[in-house]
Amino acid sequence: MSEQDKIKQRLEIAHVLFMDIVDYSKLLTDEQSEALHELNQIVRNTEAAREAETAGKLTILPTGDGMALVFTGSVEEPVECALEISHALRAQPSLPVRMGIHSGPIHHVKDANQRENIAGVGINIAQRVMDCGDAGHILISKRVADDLAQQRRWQPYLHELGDVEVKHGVVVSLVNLYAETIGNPTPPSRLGKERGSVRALPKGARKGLSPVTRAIFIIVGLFIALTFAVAIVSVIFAPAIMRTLDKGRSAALPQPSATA
Ligand SMILES: Nc1nc2c(ncn2[C@@H]2O[C@H](COP(=O)(O)OP(=O)(O)OP(=O)(O)O)[C@@H](O)[C@H]2O)c(=O)[nH]1
Ligand SMILES: [Mg+2]
Repeated sequence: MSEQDKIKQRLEIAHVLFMDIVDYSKLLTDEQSEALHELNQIVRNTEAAREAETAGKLTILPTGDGMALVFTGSVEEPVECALEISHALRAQPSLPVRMGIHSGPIHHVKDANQRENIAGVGINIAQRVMDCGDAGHILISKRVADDLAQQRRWQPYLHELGDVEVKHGVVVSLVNLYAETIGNPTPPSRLGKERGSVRALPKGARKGLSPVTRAIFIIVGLFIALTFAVAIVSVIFAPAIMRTLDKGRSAALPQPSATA
């Protein structure tokens, strides 16, 4: 493997905006072409995509009826891009699109045509996050939300949805990104009921107990078990102990004289 290839194999963190046209396969063939063309135009016209592309920090991967935008600059870039797209889509109600954002490791691979492509957990999870949404949703992973929350500007946009089990039992923590005229404030329909490979988890179900809580439970459990053991031993052996004590006590007492 050449030095160049080794460098390409190194994991890097990317910020991925995944998007998909809702019910695309229900459209007629010419409608499908129009919808894809419109979406491409909207994406290409966003300032966030244009700036990142000019800086060489954006790779666009086509995914049939959508695309993955892989940003290698700031985590805010895919979010700003999603806001611009959401804003533009308001004028296009006939083009329903769901979006998902996640930051994670990616690596460079060659696709089936031996062209440069990108793969990795960063892309997989962004796709799973997106897949939980309906038309208009901009869902983001908790990891991205935590980073955004460091900036006061983003805080009003972030609305936690909780943990969701997606494909292969993977659990993702979702946050719905919306504001008055951006995104979709309605909770995603896939979260309310078990549908397909998406399952909402009750709060706290995933994380279980913290190590400290677990240690406290173990100590309290041992204490209760010890108290029970002492109580049981006392009940069983108390008569025998009392008899032994009585015998010892009477042996120690002075014996009454025969003449008294
Ligand atoms: N070329 C190509 N086509 C894809 C890819 N992924 C999906 N498709 C095609 O895109 C079409 C739409 O797929 P989906 O998004 O799963 O289906 P949909 O009808 O839009 O339904 P929802 O998105 O679930 O609302 C299907 O006909 C797929 O065959 C891809 O990576 N490349
Ligand atoms: Mg689709």
